[in-house]
Amino acid sequence: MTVERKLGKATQAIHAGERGTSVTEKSGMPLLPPIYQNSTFRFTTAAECAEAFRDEESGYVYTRWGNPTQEVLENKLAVLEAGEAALATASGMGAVSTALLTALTDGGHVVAMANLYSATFQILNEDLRRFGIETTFVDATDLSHIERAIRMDTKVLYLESPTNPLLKLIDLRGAAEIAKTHGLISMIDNTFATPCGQQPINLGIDVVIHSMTKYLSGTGAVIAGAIVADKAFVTHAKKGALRNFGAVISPFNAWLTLHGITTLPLRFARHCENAVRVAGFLETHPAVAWVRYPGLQSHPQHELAQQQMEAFGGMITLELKGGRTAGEHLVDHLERCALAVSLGDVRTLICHPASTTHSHVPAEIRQQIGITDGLVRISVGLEDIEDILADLKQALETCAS
Ligand code: LCS
Repeated sequence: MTVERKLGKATQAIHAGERGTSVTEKSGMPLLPPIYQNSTFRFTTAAECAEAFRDEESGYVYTRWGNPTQEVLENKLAVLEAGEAALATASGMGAVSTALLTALTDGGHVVAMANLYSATFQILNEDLRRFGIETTFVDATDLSHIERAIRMDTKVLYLESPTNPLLKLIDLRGAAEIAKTHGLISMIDNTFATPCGQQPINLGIDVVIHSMTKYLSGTGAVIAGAIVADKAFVTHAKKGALRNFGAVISPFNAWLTLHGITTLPLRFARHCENAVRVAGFLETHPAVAWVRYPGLQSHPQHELAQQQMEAFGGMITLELKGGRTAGEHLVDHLERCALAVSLGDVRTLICHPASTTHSHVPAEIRQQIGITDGLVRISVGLEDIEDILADLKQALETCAS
């Protein structure tokens, strides 16, 4: 008798979605999923071709409609996020826009977390507004704010947790319940947490979004994104907004990303381990005003982090006592840590959100939500911890407190 046993995440990350496909007539299948770097597929008869157009499950026709390399990646990600199905996209923003275009109709309304990645904020605050879709931004760390913002025409609840860059957390189980009660589609951008940090679908959220540019691909080699949801939503997105608006992932980027994911659990554990050490070091440094990291007891929502997260991630936000000038000194004097936007890379990356990632959010809104001019964001990498700490220490010495 075979015993049914749920596989661990490391096993899932390596094996899920990877059924060997023979690419030749000889025996022996490639151990790594091969890359199908082709735009179109050929058929031997008109009837066979017409059948593939009629029933897409029966064949591949064109890579904007589907491709075996994309599908291996999608199947792997669906398993890791505990979703029914997944859809890979050309970028994280391709995933955000495809998910919103799938869920919304004209004149609808969105309730969204006030602190979001800036391009997501812009889609909701500017692009969709041009089409008559309004968004109310709320501090969703307090669930009553969500409840109060819901209108008769609200269709989507859009969240990030932990948020970029403030690392605020939202009670996902509570938010998902509110969405269900009001018939809304709940969405969360899970880029910062990854499925190793939290699995929002298991907490009741309908749609999970990723920028796979970050932890999932892991090495900073690709731009890629994904949506994970139930089969009906993914099929609707695949046959509609993704295919027609065209934010389709290239087979090569899908292939790089699926190999990246095989080491995600190992990498993420090390990101977390290093981040705890960096956060602890920064918290006691005299030049630092405050540090935000969900794994620190000083994080205002540390208890919620312990309840809903399996691991706290590799992202840290801090404010230096010397404000923006001190922040500039810090990044100018780093030797090992790189001054770069993006995150989730094997390398430690540092950036200044107010002048980079969130510079397109109007200054008064940045102030309102707490993205101050002195705020610095660190994506802790996989280098030896003593080397990261030594670099930060020598650079911090140049910051007048
Ligand atoms: N969602 C989150 C939470 C992000 O941080 C980003 C990019 C995206 C979506 C968009 O993903 P992309 O289209 O770039 O794959 N965040 C960036 C950041 O903080 N620095 O550079 C990019």
